[in-house]
Amino acid sequence: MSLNLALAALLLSAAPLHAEGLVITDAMIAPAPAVAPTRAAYVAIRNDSDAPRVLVGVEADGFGMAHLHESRETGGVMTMTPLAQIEIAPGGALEMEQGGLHVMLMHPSGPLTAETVSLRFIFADGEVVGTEAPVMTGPMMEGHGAHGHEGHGS
Ligand SMILES: [Cu+2]
Repeated sequence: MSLNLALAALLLSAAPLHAEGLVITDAMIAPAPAVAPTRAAYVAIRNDSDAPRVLVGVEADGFGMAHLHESRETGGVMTMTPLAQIEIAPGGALEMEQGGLHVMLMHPSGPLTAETVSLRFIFADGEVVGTEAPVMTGPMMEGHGAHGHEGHGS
């Protein structure tokens, strides 16, 4: 436990949770089996600065790849589109949600048994904002784990 805390402190000092004007809240990793090949992560990002901020990528500890995705339901079929970037207007917020914007975590290094996953959101100006997303347990929600994310390569 103390090792975990020391490690967490190290990670926090390396990746500020709070970059200028950008605030991350409501982070979570959706419930799924520990061995699931993909996981969906959700956060809200508020832009309290007076300039537009452009989110261009995500990294997650324990996963080889993370992409910004948008789910859409078309004629009863869920499809997902990768997004290269998302602009957050000054004073605006980006809210990820089930059935909409999410972070797709892929290529896990092993079964996910940790209680949190470190996420780092990368912005076009080089800024990186990190957060610890709790791994939720309980019944799986409709709309992400359930549809399996076929076609995400392996
Ligand atoms: Cu996805």
